[in-house]
Amino acid sequence: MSATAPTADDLQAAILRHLTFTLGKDAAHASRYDWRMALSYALRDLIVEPWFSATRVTYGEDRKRVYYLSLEFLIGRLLEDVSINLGLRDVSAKALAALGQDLGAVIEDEPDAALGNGGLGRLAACFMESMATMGVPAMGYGIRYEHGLFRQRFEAGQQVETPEDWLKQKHPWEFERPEVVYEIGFKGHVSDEGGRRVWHPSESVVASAHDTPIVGWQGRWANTLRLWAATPTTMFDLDRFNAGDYAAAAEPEALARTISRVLYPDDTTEAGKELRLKQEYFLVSSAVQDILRRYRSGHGDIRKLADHVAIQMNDTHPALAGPELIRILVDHDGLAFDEAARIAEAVLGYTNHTLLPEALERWTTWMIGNVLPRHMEIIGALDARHAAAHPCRPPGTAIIENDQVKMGELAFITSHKVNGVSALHTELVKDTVFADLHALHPGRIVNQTNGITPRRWLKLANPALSALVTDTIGDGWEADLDRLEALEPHLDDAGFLDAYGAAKRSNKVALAAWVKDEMGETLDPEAIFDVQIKRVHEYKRQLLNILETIGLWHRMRAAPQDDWVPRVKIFGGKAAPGYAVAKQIIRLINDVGRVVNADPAIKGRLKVLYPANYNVSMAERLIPASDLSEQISTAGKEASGTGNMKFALNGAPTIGTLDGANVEIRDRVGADNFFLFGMTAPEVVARRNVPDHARQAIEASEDLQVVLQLLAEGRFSPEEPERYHGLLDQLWNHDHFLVASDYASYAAAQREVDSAWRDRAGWLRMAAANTARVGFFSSDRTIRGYMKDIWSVKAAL
Ligand code: 26Q
Repeated sequence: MSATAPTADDLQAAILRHLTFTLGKDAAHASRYDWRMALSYALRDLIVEPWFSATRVTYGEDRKRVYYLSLEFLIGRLLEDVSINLGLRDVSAKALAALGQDLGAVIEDEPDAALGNGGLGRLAACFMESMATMGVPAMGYGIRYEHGLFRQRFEAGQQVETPEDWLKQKHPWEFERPEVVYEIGFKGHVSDEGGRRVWHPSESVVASAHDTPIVGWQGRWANTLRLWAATPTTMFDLDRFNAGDYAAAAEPEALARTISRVLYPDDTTEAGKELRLKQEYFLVSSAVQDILRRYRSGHGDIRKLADHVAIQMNDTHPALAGPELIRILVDHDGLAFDEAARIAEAVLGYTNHTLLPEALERWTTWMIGNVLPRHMEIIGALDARHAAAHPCRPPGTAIIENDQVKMGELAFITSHKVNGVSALHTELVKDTVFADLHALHPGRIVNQTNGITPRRWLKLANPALSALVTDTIGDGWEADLDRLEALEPHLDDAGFLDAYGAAKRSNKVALAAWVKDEMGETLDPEAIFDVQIKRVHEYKRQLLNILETIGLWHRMRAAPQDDWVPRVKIFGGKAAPGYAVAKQIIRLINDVGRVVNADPAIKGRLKVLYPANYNVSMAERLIPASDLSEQISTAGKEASGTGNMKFALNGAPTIGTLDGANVEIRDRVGADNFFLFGMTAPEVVARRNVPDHARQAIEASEDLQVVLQLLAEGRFSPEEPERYHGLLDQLWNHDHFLVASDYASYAAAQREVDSAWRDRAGWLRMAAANTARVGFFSSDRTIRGYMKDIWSVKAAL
């Protein structure tokens, strides 16, 4: 990029050229959307050269490639990300300003690409950016959902979902590839032709490719995110059409279009749905066909596939990749089953993201047999092969059990490496879900602690802090985050801490202005901005946070003359549409906010806010303005967390349990710079065995009793006093996530936060120590781990 970097004049000319000739608009009549499109196309043009050259290098040097298969890529916006990675953010601002446009407003005009639910999808997006930054020859494969994750609104405090439609507008970053198409079959039957199995699908759709270049830091390399759209093989069933049955004649088209219509909103009540299985196979089959076509175009011997190809499965969602690869190698290439299985194993890796039993995918053998009859045979054969290799294997290690296909066991058995996403999680994977498979395959399970891209999560999201970091230690930290350690000597420098405080304050003032605009609430920038943003789940314990907030409010009211530390409690996150308890927790938070925010007795010293429709862009706004990061899951339940890393990097110390990557964050930032509370994972297991653990905990805490009493009285829902009786009953009698048992410890940690906050210099030092010590959590480091331990791939840069 450097030698040929365009000036603002060059970029301005390119913007006008696109406005005129790509969009057919006159500058005098161009809307913000038109300007955004024109700038996006102008920047996209600049990615093409590094993109082509990356492909040339990969082919020319015959490099091994990584294929990252994921049902989710939670990208967010691209315009600012691209402009920053190309080093053209300021140039873009200047060029637009000369055209009378404001870059900030144009950036905000872009809808988020919300093709994911949460952590797993965002991790895939961070990995794509890191692989491009490091020059790892890689391709991401996903589905081009017409509708991403639903939009969230609140009606009287309750979540209402509406469809998301990011593709209503043109997506300027993608290149449609109408020539890259594969047929994907479903259903039908399998025949035997002279010992060869032949699958005759009775339904089929066409997968067509849409490529988005993903450019890395400084524009030195770009990889492809290839998303597949489903289109019909035939527009009409001609026989039915000719017979006059026009509605039925359009069925093939209807089937095809539903497959890439909508992202499943991580909802266990939806599990087992045929359409979801079809989506999974649609992705896997198009990806595997594409990978094999590319391999065959340059290589003869399919037995050498693993020397050139690594396929990573993001959770079990693409776990049919093994059976699909084996099917093609056996049924089309004529390989022996055993050899095909060995090739698949050498190529595949599986990342586990959850231990929650309800989140482990299972399909009935009936459904797989119906939708994918040949794959069901192959899965049976894989299970038999594994049983033969391990004659004493415990029954739980089988892929098929009780007429169900366990996708975790399938992914494990078909992969050469299985990884967890934090040190604690990986140990729990070894000790719990896959304990027996781990015993049969020692060394297969490895850890790769998650990471986040510092380009988006510091450079882009927090320009104020980024500038201070660069002023203090120079540049280069963007691609080598360990360099943040050079901030260490400045932690005792009052001038540095003042500047650090000023950067944080400017972010808080900006957030307060946004909140005023969006929600009409006034925030005090001197207050602690205490933030919990993530999907709403019982195990993440937003309930614990709001109960403690109620307790604080009650004590403030009882002693309004006291010198309370002001707090702003911010929540953000969506509940799966069918998850009633999670929705009830959202409603409670909003009800509490309504009462607390209008209470004159506390003089504005406590606010509770829940901005609707939390997404990547909202995270970019909230995290840099946060003082306290809420990471309060029941220990043993959060596989890693990645939000926790973003907060620490941006100078918000954690209040948290010893769960997921919190453990490693605390190890690095130091126990003094982390507000620890709660039971450990083994203590959680033991506590569950105490029959009336919740009752005991409630009886031991007067504070908690008062809070529950306020809820029982309907203090936050006077129009319907019994609204939260169900939630209360659950807390007393079925407190699976141990909210009551951790309450006192959590409340005590919150009081420690208050006293730490009163020591302004001490707090700033703690915040800055968090920034200085979390370089480890760059996704560049995570990718290096995968390259070495799983993929055996080398970077080309
Ligand atoms: C499964 C079947 C049918 C429909 C949807 C799903 C589904 C979809 C998404 C199941 C799970 C997910 C998402 C899981 C997820 O985001 N897990 C998170 O992964 C992060 C990255 O590793 C971790 O940091 C988090 O701890 C983990 O919760």
